[in-house]
Amino acid sequence: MRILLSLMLLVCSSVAIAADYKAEYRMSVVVGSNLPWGEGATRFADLVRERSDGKINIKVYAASSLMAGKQTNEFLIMRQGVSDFALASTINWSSTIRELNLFNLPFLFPDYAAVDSVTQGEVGQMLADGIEKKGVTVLAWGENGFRELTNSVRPVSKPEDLKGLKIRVVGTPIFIDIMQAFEANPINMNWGEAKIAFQQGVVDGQENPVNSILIPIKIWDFHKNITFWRYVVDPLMLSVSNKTWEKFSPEDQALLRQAAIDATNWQKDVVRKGLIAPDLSAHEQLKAEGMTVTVLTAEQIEAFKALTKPVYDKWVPRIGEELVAKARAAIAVVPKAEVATEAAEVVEETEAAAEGEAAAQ
Ligand code: X2X
Repeated sequence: MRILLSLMLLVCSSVAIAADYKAEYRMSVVVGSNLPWGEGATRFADLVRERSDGKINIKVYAASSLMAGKQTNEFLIMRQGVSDFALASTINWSSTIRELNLFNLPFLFPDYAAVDSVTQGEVGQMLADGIEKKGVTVLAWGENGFRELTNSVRPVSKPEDLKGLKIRVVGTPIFIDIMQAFEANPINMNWGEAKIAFQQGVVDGQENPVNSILIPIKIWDFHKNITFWRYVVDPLMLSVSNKTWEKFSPEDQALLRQAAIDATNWQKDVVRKGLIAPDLSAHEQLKAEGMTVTVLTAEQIEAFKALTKPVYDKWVPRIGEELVAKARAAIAVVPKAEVATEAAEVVEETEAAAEGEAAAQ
């Protein structure tokens, strides 16, 4: 009798848990599922399905389809429960969560080690705590990447080269301020319309990460010039709405967290490949596609950075002085191993070696 009773209790409690679970969860992604960013989301959904033996099913809605193309509304749809999960760019949420503009401060992050030091440390935790208070839990940090500049008009190595160029940016206010500081002509546009705009020459240029976006969309079909300047970085947040999160059992929460870490680690490796000296194969690929690749030296970056003082004056107080100071401290402790200048030197060396070889033949 006792055994029967405990059996019945067991059945009832698992039914109760199952009843709280959805047959299918939604996951939002701004870009297409064929891009490494979209693939990161699919990988997370697959890992969760496998590891939960099919109990937790997540369907990925790519290409901003849950917010009718308006990418800056993504945080809103998470809060409203339209989407349960997202692999979201800090840029797209930074108009709602102003602290995330930390990553949009021009030339603050010199290298990937600096990005990791911030996202994986106290600052990342502070940002996640702030987001949690607004209704969303960050499970792990992924990456879109450092955003590099491309255009169809001329190579850009100094601010005067960028002057007057029409540059497509995301509809997040700080990007207008940054491009205006460079005297470029920024134009807000959702990602969904951007490729057509490049094709039709509605804009002269844009800024996006190389492996995550530019290579998959074959940017060389529209723009022949790329400037590596690492002017802002775009981490991704694998996140879940608090309302959905609270309904999972502690075991499933642990499973979801681990799957988020595994999927974003994979995704970060993919988007960083060939962009860190001495492996600059991504640069080589762009050259092979006929692009003029300009890698800014530290001095050239200084010339751009000097112009962004008004951006810092306006945005640091909005982001929070303390948060920015903590981020600066986390960046300062990182050994300067792979700064853009080093990349520039390696490219120059490779070119010199190639020229030497060609001359010898
Ligand atoms: O719109 C962009 O440029 C993109 C795809 O990188 C973001 O969603 C931030």
